[in-house]
Amino acid sequence: MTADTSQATATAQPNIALVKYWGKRDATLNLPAAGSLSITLAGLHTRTHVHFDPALDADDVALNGARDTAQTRKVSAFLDLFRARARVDTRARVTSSNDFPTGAGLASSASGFAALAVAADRALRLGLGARNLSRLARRGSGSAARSIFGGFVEMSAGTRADGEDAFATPLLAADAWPLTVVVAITARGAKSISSRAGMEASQRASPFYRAWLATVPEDLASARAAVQARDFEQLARVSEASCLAMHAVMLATRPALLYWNPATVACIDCIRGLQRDGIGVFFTIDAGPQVKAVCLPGASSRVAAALRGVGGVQDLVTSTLGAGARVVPDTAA
Ligand code: 2P0
Repeated sequence: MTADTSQATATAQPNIALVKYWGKRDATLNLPAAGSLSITLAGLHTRTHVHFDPALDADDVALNGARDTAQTRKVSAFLDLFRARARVDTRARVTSSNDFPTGAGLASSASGFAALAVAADRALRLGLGARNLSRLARRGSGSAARSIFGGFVEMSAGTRADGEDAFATPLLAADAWPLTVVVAITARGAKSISSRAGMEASQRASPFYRAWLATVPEDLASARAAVQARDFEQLARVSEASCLAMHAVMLATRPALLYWNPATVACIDCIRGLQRDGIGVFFTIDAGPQVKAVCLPGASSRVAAALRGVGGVQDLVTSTLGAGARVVPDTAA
């Protein structure tokens, strides 16, 4: 291995869960307590360059141009998983940037760790393959396991203590059912409670947590069948139910986790109105105040126009479904 060649650039996109992940069965290996099902977006990107450089004494990590001790520690621990597989101790320079707001409920950790896994694998010439990269991306962030793949993706919780059966698999390609997502941005800036801290709190102190877990297998089966049959009505029903059940768990947590603001509720109301008018759209909301409207092909311009008129909506981001994490030429970094 030489310093000149031990580098690579990768790009990955965030994903949005339709059947939600909220809670872990093992915090050390970051194993989810239940499976989840997601769609990978096309229009929002993380781009990550990794250079394993023998001249470095420590990892140097710049995320969106800023260096942060806690983030560097997390990225270093993640890169250690790759260094162990490559049997090297070389430190790395990591530069990563998002073309969308970080930490605002748009799953920047998902695309971030998926891109980092793919770049580290290529830089160290490990050739691990997508399933192994999904397992490894999971160690950085549970949702990152899903961004390794494009289109419709299912994450398995697995049952093994070593987590080898906890990885994502692709269900359906992006172009096989070209849905569009309109994200209504209702607040800027990072959320006050991270997903990780929030799910830990819910697991410890929400009386609804066990009931929530019991809903997931049936919701997953229903969503998987809906995707396979391209049944939008069924996917809408199960996705909204899974989202609201997760938020019920959050709200029942003591002290309560309330990620919504008034504009979040106004967007739900707007989407319900569109549904009454026969428009193919449903909502989902993650651990933040943004509302993601999932639209049938052809419905997104009407949905965007309606959401733009909702008080408190600051911006809209529209995206089709996209590909999984992949290596891109270094020169474009
Ligand atoms: C999801 N979320 O399924 C759910 C819905 C947020 C709400 O996955 O602790 O950042 O790093 O595994 O992946 C966000 O959680 O959590 C998330 P960790 P992650 O998309």
